[in-house]
Amino acid sequence: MPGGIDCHVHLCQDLKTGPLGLGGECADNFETGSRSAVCGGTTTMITFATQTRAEEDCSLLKVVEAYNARAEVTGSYIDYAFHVIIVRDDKDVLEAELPILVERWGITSCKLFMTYETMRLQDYQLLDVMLAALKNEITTMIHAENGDMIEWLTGEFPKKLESKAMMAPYYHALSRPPSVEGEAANRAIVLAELIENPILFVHVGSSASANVIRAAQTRGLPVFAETCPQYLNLTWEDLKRFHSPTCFENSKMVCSPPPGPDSSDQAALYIGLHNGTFTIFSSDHCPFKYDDPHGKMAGILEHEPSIQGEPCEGMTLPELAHKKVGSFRLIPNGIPGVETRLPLLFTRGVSTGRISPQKFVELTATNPAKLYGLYPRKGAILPGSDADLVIWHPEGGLPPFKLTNEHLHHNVDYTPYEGMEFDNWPRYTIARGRVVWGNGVLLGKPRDGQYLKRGPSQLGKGVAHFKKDPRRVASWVHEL
Ligand code: DUC
Ligand code: ZN
Ligand code: ZN
Repeated sequence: MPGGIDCHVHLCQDLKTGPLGLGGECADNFETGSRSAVCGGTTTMITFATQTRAEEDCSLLKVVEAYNARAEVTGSYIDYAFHVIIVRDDKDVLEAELPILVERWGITSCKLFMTYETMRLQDYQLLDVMLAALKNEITTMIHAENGDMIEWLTGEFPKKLESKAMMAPYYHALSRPPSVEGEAANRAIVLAELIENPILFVHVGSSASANVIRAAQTRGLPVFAETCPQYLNLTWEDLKRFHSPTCFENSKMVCSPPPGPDSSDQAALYIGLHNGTFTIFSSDHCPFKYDDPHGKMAGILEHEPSIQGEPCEGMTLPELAHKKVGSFRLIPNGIPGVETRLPLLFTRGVSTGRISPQKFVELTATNPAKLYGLYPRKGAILPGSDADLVIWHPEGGLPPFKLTNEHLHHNVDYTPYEGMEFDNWPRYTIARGRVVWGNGVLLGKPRDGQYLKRGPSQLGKGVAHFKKDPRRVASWVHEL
């Protein structure tokens, strides 16, 4: 198969605590993250250069330059490119810098948030940035969750989760029921349609969201979607697994949006993979260590009521985690998965017959390359393409085994998929013609990877007729 392309990976991302960030420290840098990727059959990744609301992050070009310097410190085992996360709508910056991002860096995609106080854009700001992106043929990626609903369900008054002391990790899911995602996805579609902007929903986790996306696609809109392994393999039950008022272990599963309540969402998402609702399948590898004050444990250590009260001095972090629930609000959001992405979908999707091998390639390599302007150099086995390949064991050639974190090559001290059974794993990963992973041995080097400048998306822009409906589309905006 063509080597995997994972277009949703967080590495060396400055997540900053406090008023400017999401909290937590990314456990993987370009070396460790790409090492993990290559051992799981991935040969290209796209990571995020992140603007913050700090004054020095006003310039997107400076954000990208600083981020690139982080990549160059270690180098990468595999080829890589950047998206940019935009958290403000400074008109002068958008106008002056987006064309340079495209021209100089080949960055042709940006991610926008509809939640998180420190990152979210209001509807009018989403429109501003989408329009600027559209003019520059930059694909808009949307994190669709209704931030107000989350805050309302979480906050103090009148008697929501926090004031009822429902703050253990499991309640993260209750603060984000699937309608939170469905509402935001619908709103983003309406906004994008207004100005005829193609959009891509990242990390879709619920049938509520998949359904509105499917309906928009059926109307001919250029709406694309991504789902991720956690939404096919975890549910609220996993967040409840160790649930007790004094257990923090479930923080290992905390990500946003959370996986669905039960396996019915998983079944709906598999149908979406099969019928084309989902264009791509990415990991959303967002690595935080568990036993680390800047990792998941920040959910306890930054929660003052947890570290006051009975004395905690002298306790190790794991001991603390057995005594305290912390607050889900302060748990860094995200889970690792760059190495397990392909083997999980192969084992649970291809081996079981839920999706065909052809669909697997489309979702994990060809469509990602086309969506993000890398095709046919990447995502294909063709004359002239880079010889990036992944070769699997023949059916039955690898005895089924239970995964443990020791199998993996990331810099994280756990995997959410601990104990799951796998019946295949990439036997060889070949990057630009060289075997870099073979029979369980890492053969590549951290500076093998090259930075990739990308072109505009090569996927369709939708059908023409919807443009003419003035009830939904303000075509005249483009004439101003
Ligand atoms: N969004 C992501 O894409 N990754 C982790 C956390 C988040 O909110
Ligand atoms: Zn997100
Ligand atoms: Zn992400």
